[in-house]
Amino acid sequence: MISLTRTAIAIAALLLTGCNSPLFSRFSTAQTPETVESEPRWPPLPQDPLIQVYFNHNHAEGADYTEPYRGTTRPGDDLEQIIVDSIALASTSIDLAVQELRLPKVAQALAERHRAGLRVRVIIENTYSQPWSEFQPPSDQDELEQRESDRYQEFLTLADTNQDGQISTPESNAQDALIILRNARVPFIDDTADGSKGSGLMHHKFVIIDNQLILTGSANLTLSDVHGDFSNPETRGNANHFLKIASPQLASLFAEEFNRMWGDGPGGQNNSEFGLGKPPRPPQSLQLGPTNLRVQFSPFSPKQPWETSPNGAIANAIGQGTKSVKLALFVFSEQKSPIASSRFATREPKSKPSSTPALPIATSVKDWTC
Ligand SMILES: [Ca+2]
Ligand SMILES: [Ca+2]
Repeated sequence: MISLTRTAIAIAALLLTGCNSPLFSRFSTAQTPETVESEPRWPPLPQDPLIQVYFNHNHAEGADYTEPYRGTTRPGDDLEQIIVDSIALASTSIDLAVQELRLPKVAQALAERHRAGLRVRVIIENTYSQPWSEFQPPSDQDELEQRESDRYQEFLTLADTNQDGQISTPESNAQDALIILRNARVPFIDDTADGSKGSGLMHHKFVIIDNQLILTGSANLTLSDVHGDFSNPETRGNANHFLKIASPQLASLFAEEFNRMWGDGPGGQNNSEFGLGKPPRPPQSLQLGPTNLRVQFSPFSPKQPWETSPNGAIANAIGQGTKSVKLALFVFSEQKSPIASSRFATREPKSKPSSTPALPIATSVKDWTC
């Protein structure tokens, strides 16, 4: 969890002009052609030199790209290409921790850098650590299994490039992300590496490049989270974002979390830490230009004081808002937050007269338009 101490929405507001950071100049992303869609467009917000934000549903003018798999040109930032470009420019190391990795181009970029001699390490959640090519659709499916079967059918539609109803070895080698990593012998673990059956909590989505650059956000590295369903050309994927932050100091904090999970990786020692097996990690602050960042990683044991948890830190940041708070969430179930308990909506800012109206609050998921 990353929160700015001003307000959560300050992340979007702090996007300033240009990519003039020496770090970012190494990781710049090519932009894309005209759109075929006709929704209203608006001028893009300027980007911050050190903290850049991208939305796959970005409707700003000029934010268009042509999807690599379906060939559709659509509004949005190409989150996959942004990650691929950053990986391709790495010169020493890449650490990737993500719940699910199914995007072939990301896997190919990791494989290429590993073959070039860089240190590449990958952590995935155990539920998603099996290559689709080895997936066996169960005969008696419950609802969850049906969903997985539907996703498997998506993979078949993508990977069966000669449309003969079979996934050949060359097709698997080209389109199955985890097979691509395996073929390249990229070091890889999942959250059973701690000797457990898996935490079910390895929900990270971050990449550390050269211990200098962090890519992190809400998207799993799947077609449906980044581009849209392969078999349904009208879809544009779940609304997601990714941040690209140039900061060796921030990278060191993410590396500490990564190394805690990695242990000795696929080596013989049983020294990985996942889920509640991790010790309490308090939030840490760092200054990045004019922006104060606070970083904290979950999960967090319920035996610890809630106020010291990531959700407590978010609530604290919300409570410091003086003008407005805007939330764009997939789900909001934390009953202890100031908004959930309605305390924030009725609170008067301490420094304002008692006639000051309550802070405006937007919490509807439908408000999420990027
Ligand atoms: Ca085939
Ligand atoms: Ca190990």
